[in-house]
Amino acid sequence: MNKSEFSNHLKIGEVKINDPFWNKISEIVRTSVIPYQYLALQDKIEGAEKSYCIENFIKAGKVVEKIRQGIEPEKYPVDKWEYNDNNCDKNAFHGWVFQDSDVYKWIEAVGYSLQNHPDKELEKKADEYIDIICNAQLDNGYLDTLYIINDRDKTFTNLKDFHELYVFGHMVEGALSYYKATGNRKLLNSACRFADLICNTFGEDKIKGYPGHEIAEMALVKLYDETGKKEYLDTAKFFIDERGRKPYYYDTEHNTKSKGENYHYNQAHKPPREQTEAVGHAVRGVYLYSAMADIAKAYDDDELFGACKSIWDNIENKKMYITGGIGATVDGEAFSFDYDLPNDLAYAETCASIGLIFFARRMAENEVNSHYADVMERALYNTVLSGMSEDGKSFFYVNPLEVLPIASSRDSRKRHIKPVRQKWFSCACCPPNLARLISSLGEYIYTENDNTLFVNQYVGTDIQSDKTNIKVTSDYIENGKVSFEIECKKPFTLALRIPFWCDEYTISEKFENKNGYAFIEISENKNIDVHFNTEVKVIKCSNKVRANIGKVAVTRGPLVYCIEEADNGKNLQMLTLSKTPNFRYKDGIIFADGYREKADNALYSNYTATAFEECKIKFIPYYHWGNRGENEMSVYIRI
Ligand code: FUB
Ligand code: ZN
Repeated sequence: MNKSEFSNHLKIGEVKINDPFWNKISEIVRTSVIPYQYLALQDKIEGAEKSYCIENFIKAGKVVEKIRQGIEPEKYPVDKWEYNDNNCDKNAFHGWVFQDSDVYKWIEAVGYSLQNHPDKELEKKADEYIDIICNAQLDNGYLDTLYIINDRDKTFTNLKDFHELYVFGHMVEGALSYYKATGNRKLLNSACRFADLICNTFGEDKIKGYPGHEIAEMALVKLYDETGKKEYLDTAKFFIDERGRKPYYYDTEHNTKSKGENYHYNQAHKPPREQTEAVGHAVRGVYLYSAMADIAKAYDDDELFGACKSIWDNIENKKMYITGGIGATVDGEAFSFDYDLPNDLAYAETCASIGLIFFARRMAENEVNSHYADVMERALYNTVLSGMSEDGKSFFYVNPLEVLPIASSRDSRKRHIKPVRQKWFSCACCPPNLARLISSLGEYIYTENDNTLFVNQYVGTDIQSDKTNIKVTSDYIENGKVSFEIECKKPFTLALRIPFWCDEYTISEKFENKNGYAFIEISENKNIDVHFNTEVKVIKCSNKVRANIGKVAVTRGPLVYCIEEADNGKNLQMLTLSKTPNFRYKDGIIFADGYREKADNALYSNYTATAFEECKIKFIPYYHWGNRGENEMSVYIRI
């Protein structure tokens, strides 16, 4: 690998967002999602599924107290993924095995938000949660409320299914974000104590296990970046190198039941550096691939980066929806086989697209290639944004490309497809993940190396680096226009990504095109204007994707559009887009000419040319769908 290509992302403190599109969304996250989730974590949202998250930490705190007083606490079974009043004692742990992670993600989002908007009240609330969390930590540094409440003797005995290392990873990420925002080290100190325990427990000559749900790897790299403690980086690398080695560690810890299981689900079927295809549980996958890219960069490891590139290529070109959704099948919330991208059965979990964005940024930090930021953009503006309602009070976990409400209620194969966003989920991984990504958007916009500042996303920002201060004014979504007011501190190269969807663009300066970026030499203060043509486009999908034969999608700029029953009536499958659709665009909406097929009442009849009547078809951005009650929706339309 050519080290000179390595770059780092600019951090939140260096990037202040001021953008007409994103200001609105991040304000919703700050003023609605974060306060809403604060209450959800304590089960104070009426009509929402219970979280039990804070309740578990309080219970665990009491257990720790008893242990300190020499009293032997109760034990309860650790034998399932979800614990509730119907299947366990009321004093036992409740919720999913990874319930603790919800509060850590919330704290992470709060930390990012506080970096942009100091807020003493919010800080006080987070501090209260942090006190409750830290009270629940065992004296040896261990902190996972499932095992603390239910059985202290069983810790680290089921890495494959249970989530101690996952919960740990989220704890670290939350602690780092909060520390950077407030300077308060309390949670970070606890996270380091847990990290030290993990480094002392796993490794050569220690337990040769690795996470069943990846994220600890990524988190340990971040913790190393902050603390400089090499053990953290080495343990992250150990987890990657040990994964998938034979004999499988998971077989040794699963002496009875699940020996020799299909470890593709956990990406543990073979060592990561030998993997070439994205398989298994999609969120697990992209979290692993992100860490592989981190380790490839940290150790300048060509072989590992080669594996990252093959997997990337497989996702981008064979396993990703046009919306940036990944993980097509509900069966294991997983990647399916190549080109299997059904619209009405899609899983496309919000968290999976968030993880894809993590992977994309890390790839962009290893190699200059605009595809990484292109995919990031696709996932961000479509699947990720669709994960949240306009008011920030309800969420999608699954992001289908076609919805028929009756099918969701009557067809059990489609039970995962919700026609409207839910207030909360018992398995609430997605909403807080969304909050932390949107609050940290500043970290996904720019990367830089010694000479070059790469503009990966076109978001209005004020940035400050050692090379330059730049004011970026963006009207990217509405008009494709972006302007840069550059104060040059020392000569550097500005690299502007040419978006994948754009065939025509103008840049008011001389540039050289390479790897999907326009490189511009900057040696003095100057203003640059860029215009990307955002004309409406009709996009076809490979005919290897069976679901989309004879159909097209409509896009404008980075936004994928869809049709909804609220605008176009029932039976969206009877609509056809004209070959000359005469697109009209106004205020985010696209109108087009098309046809509506007359309904056939006979189930079977002799073939005759289908009767159509002309009609206008209205398209709205995909991320907006489902905000007007239950209704049909489709991204693809016949042509
Ligand atoms: O297992 C933890 C999280 O819950 C996963 O990342 C999500 O897919 C959901 O299953
Ligand atoms: Zn999720």
